[in-house]
Amino acid sequence: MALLGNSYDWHTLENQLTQVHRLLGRQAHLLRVDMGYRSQNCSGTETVHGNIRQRKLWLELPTRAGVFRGERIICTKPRKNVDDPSAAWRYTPQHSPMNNYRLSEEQKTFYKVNGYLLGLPAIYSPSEMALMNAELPQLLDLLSPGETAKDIREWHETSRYLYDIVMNPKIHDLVEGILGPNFFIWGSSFFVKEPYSKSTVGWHQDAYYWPMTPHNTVTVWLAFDDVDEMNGGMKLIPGSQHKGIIKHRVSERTDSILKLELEQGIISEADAIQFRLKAGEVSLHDDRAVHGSPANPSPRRRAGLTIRYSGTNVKNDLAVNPNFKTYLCRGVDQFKLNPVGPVPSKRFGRPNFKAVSLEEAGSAGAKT
Ligand SMILES: O=C(O)CCC(=O)C(=O)O
Repeated sequence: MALLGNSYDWHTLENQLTQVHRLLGRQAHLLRVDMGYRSQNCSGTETVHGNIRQRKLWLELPTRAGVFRGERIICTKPRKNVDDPSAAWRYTPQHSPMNNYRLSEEQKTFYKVNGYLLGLPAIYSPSEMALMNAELPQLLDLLSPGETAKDIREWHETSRYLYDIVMNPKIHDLVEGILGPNFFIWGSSFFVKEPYSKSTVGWHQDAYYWPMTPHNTVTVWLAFDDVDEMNGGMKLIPGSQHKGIIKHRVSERTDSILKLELEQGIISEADAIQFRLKAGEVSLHDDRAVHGSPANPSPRRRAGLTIRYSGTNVKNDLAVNPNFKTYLCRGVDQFKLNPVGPVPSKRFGRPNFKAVSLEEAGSAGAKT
């Protein structure tokens, strides 16, 4: 018998099960489905935190190795039960080049040196992105008069539509390559520039805004549209994450989506790298890397969802951002420094708190 997998995402497990059946055929037989565990240590496999439900699928596997989702798997017993003949076998993915969401050593080194990563495999296919874009208006419909897509902050806490994105295991594989085995997601927000929008994003470092220590956060920028230099795609200064936290001032550009930016002349725009992504692709960037984006003079929309992941050693200052909630993505939260958020049940919903505008409430504060 083998434990097929642990996930906070029921659909992922169902999908895995289907694929194991397909690949191992009649050898694999569904034995048991357990659902709804709360805060308990299940068979020594994984600890569940807060009220996040752990789902487990058990399979009878006469073979102890196989391949699914392009990944070689083997089944082993938990170490402490190794001599117990009745102990469950545990499903373990074996990292191989076939799983292209795991970062290579070269990619990890590139990120450390440059503070960003591009050229990653698409997370969503064009047809999946088309479906997501078709549903997006149902989220936008929840905005109140006077609000814009920028006000959709942390709605993954109340919208399954967004929660499923931020909990996508492909994205987690990428992030694990940067943050290591233990990390949570705490933030998501849209950056949308409609066709011919004059909106810009001034040069800034995310870490300047966020009341969080230490600086151990990765942003995943998921493109909802094809994004490039023609429609206001993001630019980043490679290596700028090594320069420490630079003082920001209130933006002089009235059309900047963010209120704070670096003073003119601190960075040379000529050093910037242009990000280009197809819809469904992602980029990664360090919370100290200097980045920004120009207006969108094109007839094409430029929409992206930023998703913020932090190592479990990161603590948010609740006095500055009292709404901060975490969702463990991988591993264990051995530090327990932050509140845990509830899993949303509705497909679309908005939080009943007014999200703190972190660019104004950042630990360094707005200085002119
Ligand atoms: O979407 C953009 O142009 C900027 C995004 C950004 O500033 C961020 O990810 O922090």
